[in-house]
Amino acid sequence: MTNRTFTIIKPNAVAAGNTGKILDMILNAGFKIRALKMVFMSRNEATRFYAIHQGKPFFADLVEFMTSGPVIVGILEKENAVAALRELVGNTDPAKAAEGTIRRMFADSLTRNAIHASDSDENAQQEWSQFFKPKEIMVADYCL
Ligand code: 3AN
Repeated sequence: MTNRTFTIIKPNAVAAGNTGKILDMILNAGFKIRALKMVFMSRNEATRFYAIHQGKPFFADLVEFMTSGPVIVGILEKENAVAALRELVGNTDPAKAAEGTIRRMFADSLTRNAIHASDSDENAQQEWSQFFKPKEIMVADYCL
C-alpha cells in the first residue's frame, strides 16, 4: 500500500466554479497536494485514460464529457490514500453517494459526477504518469 493517489476534478465541477470548494474538502480531510494543474484533455488522452471502459454503452458520452472543458489533475498524499479519497468522493452514482461526500454535493449525474479517484495503488501511479513528469511532483517538504 502506498500513501498517494490521483484525482481529476471533472469538467462540470470546474465549470460550475466548485474547484476551490472541492480542494478545500480534500485538504480538510488531511490530504497533502503533491502536484496540481489544469489541463484540457484531448480525445486521445481521455480515450487512453478510460481505456478499460472502451466498448461500454457510456464510453462515447464519457469521452465527450471529459473533453468538454478543462479539468484539474492532482496527486494527493495521505495514509491509505486510495481508500481515503474514494470514501471522501462517494459512490459513482451520486444518487447513492453518502451525505457529505464530494459526489453527493457536486455531481450532476452518473457520467457528470464531478471527480475521479483512482481505485488502486497501481492504477493511481499509472494514471498520474499520464499527466505529470517526475520533476512536477513535489517532495514531502514542499507539498501544499
Ligand atoms: P469510479 O469513477 O467511481 O471509479 P468507474 O471507474 O466505474 O467509476 O467509471 C469511470 C467513470 O465512468 C465514472 N466516474 C463515470 O463518470 C462513468 N460511468 C461509470 N459507470 C457509468 C454508467 N453506468 N453510466 C454512465 N457513466 C458511467
